[in-house]
Amino acid sequence: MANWTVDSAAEFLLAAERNRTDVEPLTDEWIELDAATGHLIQDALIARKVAAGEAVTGVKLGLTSRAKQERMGIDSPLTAVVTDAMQLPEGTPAPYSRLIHPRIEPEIVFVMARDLEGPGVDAEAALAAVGTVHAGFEIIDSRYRDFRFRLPDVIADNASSACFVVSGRAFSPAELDLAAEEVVVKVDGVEVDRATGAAVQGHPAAALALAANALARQGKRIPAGSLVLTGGLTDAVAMAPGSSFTAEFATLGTVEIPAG
Ligand code: 0L1
Ligand code: MG
Repeated sequence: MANWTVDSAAEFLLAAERNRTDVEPLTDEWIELDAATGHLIQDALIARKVAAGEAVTGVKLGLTSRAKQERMGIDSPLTAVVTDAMQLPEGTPAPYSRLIHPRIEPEIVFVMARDLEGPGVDAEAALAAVGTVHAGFEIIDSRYRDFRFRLPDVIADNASSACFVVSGRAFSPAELDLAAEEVVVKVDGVEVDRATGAAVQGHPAAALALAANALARQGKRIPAGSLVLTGGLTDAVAMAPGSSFTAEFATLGTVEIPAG
């Protein structure tokens, strides 16, 4: 498709998601596409979801793990949006019938007690605005074939968002050492990866601060009540129907996506 616009790119990515068809990256044709325009496409895509009845419930950080950043040749995460339609009730199998090539990653999730607005937010100020901390598991599903994309593409695609589960067990940030919080990822009961909270920017609160400051550059803030998915602690693990996936956090407890 020639002559891309923000709206045509948003429609293209939404159609790929709805029709469950993977597509080539926008930048294959739209070679001037930059990260700022990627965010405009992301905004247009989310506006369409909201117009269709979804409610924005928070933000996510993407590309937080070193493994992903090295693959992309970048050294900083990106921000994207989460909606109510993306949240799965605990104990729900992955909705494979509407996913292309899902992968799963464990995340520490914050629920904000207060608004957080950059610029100039540091990890301490960010953590002071957090109400509760939860174990989470995010299912990502790039609309791009074979997860092949450049940074502006993946920003436009809302950082490969698909769905996520958040544990109902809530912890106060004051009672946790989040940098040291360990998670073990298992597939069918067998460990495939492990990491600690330090894997996201050294501390999940530093990732939250980074998100607040990055969003400020777009004229946005993180409102009280928002969920914040602070980023994958390990590299993402490919999913397949018939397998169960667990993220066993040392303190925050276990979240599971049971076999479908
Ligand atoms: O949540 C994430 O880290 C996803 C970011 C987008 C890149 C990817 O699809 O791995
Ligand atoms: Mg993630």
